[in-house]
Amino acid sequence: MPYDNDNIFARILRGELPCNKVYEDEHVLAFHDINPLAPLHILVIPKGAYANTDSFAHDAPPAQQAALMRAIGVIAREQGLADNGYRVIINQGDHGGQEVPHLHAHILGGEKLAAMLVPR
Ligand code: DGP
Repeated sequence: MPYDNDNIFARILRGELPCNKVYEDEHVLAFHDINPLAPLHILVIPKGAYANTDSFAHDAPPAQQAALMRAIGVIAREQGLADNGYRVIINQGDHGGQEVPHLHAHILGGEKLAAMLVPR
């Protein structure tokens, strides 16, 4: 999938749209999801132009890949989620239910979450 420079998260990264920021470093920005599905619902995005996990995993420099994972752990501790636990979800493509075509990891927590998927 070619990267769409006008997707919502690209516009947030350029400062054209606001966000409720919780974390930022050289490689990563994180902010509250606009439609929270848990008491805490944070989106963690790379600053690079990667549409999804596929392009990020294959094309991003290792320092950027590591920074995304590291940021998830840092944010979870900062937000007080580490002790009781939380869930990290990345939706990829059509079957994964991805809506915004800029890679984003969801951090969900603040209460015991429902089962991830309905049993088949
Ligand atoms: P996904 O289905 O994995 O692509 O999740 C996209 C998420 O992005 C969804 O939970 C809602 C959130 N979202 C969409 N537009 C905005 C926005 O403009 N601001 C913020 N903070 N979140 C948004």
